[in-house]
Amino acid sequence: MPRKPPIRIKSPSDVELLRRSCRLAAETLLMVGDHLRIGMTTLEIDELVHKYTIEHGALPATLGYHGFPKSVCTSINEVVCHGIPSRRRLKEGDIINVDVTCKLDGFHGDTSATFFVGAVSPEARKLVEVTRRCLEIGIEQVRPGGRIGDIGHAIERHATQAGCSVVRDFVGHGVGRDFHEGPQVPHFGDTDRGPRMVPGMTFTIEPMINLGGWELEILKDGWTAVTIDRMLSAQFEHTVVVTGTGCEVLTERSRPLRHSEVFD
Ligand code: EYL
Ligand code: CO
Repeated sequence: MPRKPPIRIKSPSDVELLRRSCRLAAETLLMVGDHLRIGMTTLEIDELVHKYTIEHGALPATLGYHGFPKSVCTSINEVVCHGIPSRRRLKEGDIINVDVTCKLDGFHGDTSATFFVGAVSPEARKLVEVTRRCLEIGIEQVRPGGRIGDIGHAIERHATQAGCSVVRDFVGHGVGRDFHEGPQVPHFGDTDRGPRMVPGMTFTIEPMINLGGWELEILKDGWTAVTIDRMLSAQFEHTVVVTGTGCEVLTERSRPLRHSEVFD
């Protein structure tokens, strides 16, 4: 990916296509929540996502992206992001982020959530709640005339106040016909920095928040990012469009996510 990919402002008809793709990504995540079980493998999650995406006329955007081998990212506990689905089984107390990106009629939709596998520790629950709130607070900063830096500044303040740290090596990104467009959206940093938000700008906000330090390493598989201190990491992601008055969350869900937004 180029260091500064172009920012492409979307027309109303582009936004309508993005809306459809993002709605499918959101529905895919709801479907994953409905099927999550103690003892299932992350490969089974991959198969569910792959099948659902294809059945709805779309393609999983991660499959083959820079050589990524699977149709979804599944990141358990200390895995920050880009976990590769495998024969590993979910066990009670795990937290798992499932990151869905689909491509429908030429446009991408990108969303993720962290799920609870059965009952989790109080620390895990706190981290997930802080991370969910970080995404909400980031979305609250999106308005025409604001700056991209306002988003990360607000997220970092909330995470830090809660005693958590913000991952610096991965950022949100523009979304459209390309999986990754401009602007880059850091989840930390100074307010009043970065590009000015204008109506029709579309991008993800996807804070990765850690219970320990922010430093990562990449495992020898070349993909899996883990915390250096092996403490827990969580993430939530939405794709948004800047509107005339604020923003529209294109990947908003039609109901709560099972095993994440309702504790059962
Ligand atoms: C592929 C590319 C290194 C994804 C996202 C899969 C993984 C490791 C290079 C962003 C960037 C998903 O879903 C994403 N953001 O929300 N790369 C991604 N890969 C990959
Ligand atoms: Co994503």
